[in-house]
Amino acid sequence: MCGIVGILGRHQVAPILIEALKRLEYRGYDSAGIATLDDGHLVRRRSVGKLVNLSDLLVRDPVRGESGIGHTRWATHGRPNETNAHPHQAGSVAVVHNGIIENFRELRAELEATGTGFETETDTEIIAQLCNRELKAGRSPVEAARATLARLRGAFALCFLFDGERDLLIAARRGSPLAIGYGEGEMYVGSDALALGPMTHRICYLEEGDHAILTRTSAEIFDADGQRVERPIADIPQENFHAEKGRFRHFMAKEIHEQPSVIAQSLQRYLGSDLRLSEFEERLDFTACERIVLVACGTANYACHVAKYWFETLARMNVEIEIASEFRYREPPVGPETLGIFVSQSGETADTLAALRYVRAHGGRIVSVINVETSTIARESDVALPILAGPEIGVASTKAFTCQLLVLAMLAITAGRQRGKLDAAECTRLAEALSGVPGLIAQALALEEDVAETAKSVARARDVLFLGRGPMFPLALEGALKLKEISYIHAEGYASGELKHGPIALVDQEVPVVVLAPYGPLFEKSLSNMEEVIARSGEIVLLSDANGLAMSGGKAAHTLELPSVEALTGPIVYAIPLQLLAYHCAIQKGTDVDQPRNLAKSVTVE
Ligand code: HGA
Repeated sequence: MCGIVGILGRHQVAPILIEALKRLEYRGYDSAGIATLDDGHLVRRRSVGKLVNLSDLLVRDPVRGESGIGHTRWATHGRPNETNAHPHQAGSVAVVHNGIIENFRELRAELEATGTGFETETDTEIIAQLCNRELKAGRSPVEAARATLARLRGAFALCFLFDGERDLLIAARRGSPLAIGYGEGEMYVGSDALALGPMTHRICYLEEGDHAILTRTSAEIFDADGQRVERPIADIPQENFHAEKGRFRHFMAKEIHEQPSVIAQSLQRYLGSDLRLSEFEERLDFTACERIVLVACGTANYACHVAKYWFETLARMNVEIEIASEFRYREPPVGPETLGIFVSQSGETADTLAALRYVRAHGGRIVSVINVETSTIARESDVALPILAGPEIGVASTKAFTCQLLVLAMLAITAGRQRGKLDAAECTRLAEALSGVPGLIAQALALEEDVAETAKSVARARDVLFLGRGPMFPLALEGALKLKEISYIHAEGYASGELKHGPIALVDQEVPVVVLAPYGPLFEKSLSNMEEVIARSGEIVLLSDANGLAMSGGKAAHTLELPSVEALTGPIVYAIPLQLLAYHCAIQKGTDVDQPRNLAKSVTVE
């Protein structure tokens, strides 16, 4: 959340800052702004709303300069208006910030007591004001920035630009990610490598507590103790930078349709031609743990709910699922017998990272399932398993969810094998089932026209219920979340059997009920729940296979026929029509699919 960028360049920097911010806009779009050194002097342009408003402003009111900083905001403190937009400036320093300064109230009171006036409602302004006070006291920019950093509590990534200092940027990281990019006689700072992709592939990540003093030709990095350190510079592969919509109207549509290929890519990496999961077997040991704790937020948390079914049935293991923001403060008992599995698309989710550190501090082992291989969560894990989904730009997670499910399924199979609950033949059968998933997803994608038709009716509703049993219950939760996120229709997911314990009171002809019920041992029970809804005039949207639809007796108002699946593949395949349903409802309602209101991706704040 919040994207920051800094450039010490050799060309006019404003358009390059805007290009970089475009690639960071998924992190926030409440406002955007840049500051540059025009003839050596700080100038700012800021605009409320999306980045396009800032680009339009720059056409009307351009700025010059070859050094600059930029920001795209997801507001935490202070309304999304122009005054609160970053960069914040006080005297001869401007700053962009991702994160929260937790002690800003006390610092603000301290400065106000000595006559400093504040312009904004943000926590960020305190950074600029503190730094300016140090500059006015005669400290150099580097000394002033260091003295400022020493006063701040909370999680943040920062970039400072100083009036009159054409060859200096100072960047700092405590809690929020920050990358340094090395160019030819140019130097860059960005919230992620993606932002810097068009400028350079040579990237180094600041570690926790680091700050960096940058000129066009040098980057001096200091650790939390102020010691000069070297951080490795990696050459990030070209494909990690591709973030174009191609022939699609939205990133979300592109990412939904990419699923057969990214799942195939992940299978190719992890599943050998002998159908063995050798890399998992070598790097993991499920015999050494008594208990698994699966920790994540949002959609990734629902992937964990599905995985619980798999670990229980395939490996007969005790599994707890935790919402990271609760787990981190609950002080749950954790010890060396605990294996923590942390799932995060960005690998930077602040709550998940804090939960990981809690488990590490209490002696547990750490496995992470992440999309960004260079992320903090990946770096702080004993074993990091990339899901290989490629950049996910749409704020509503789609391909990362199914790729997380695939990796979690492979983990559950590995656990079953290592713990002697699955024999070799059964493992091969399950691996074969997984290798069929790209084809099954392609079949599910072929339903798009039918889903779009169904969406015309669902999009009229104010409330929608999603029901599922077994591993389809978490899918019901995910289907409801996806619909809420991008179409703003209120939706709830329930275990089908829970309907009669309360939510059925909501059912009438205005409330569509989406039932996820592949044919199987529990199908008849789902049919009964469906009848209960129909008896109360509810409109059923039934997602099932040919057998299930044949048995349903044509009672559903809308049906979507999916390929037949088993318990291991079902949740991955049924995710597709749910994503498409949310997408087409959003299209019907004309909402902003890729950048839904109030949301942003890569949740680096609490
Ligand atoms: N607290 C700052 C930055 C917000 C942020 O990092 N969001 O993810 C603000 O509200 O502007």
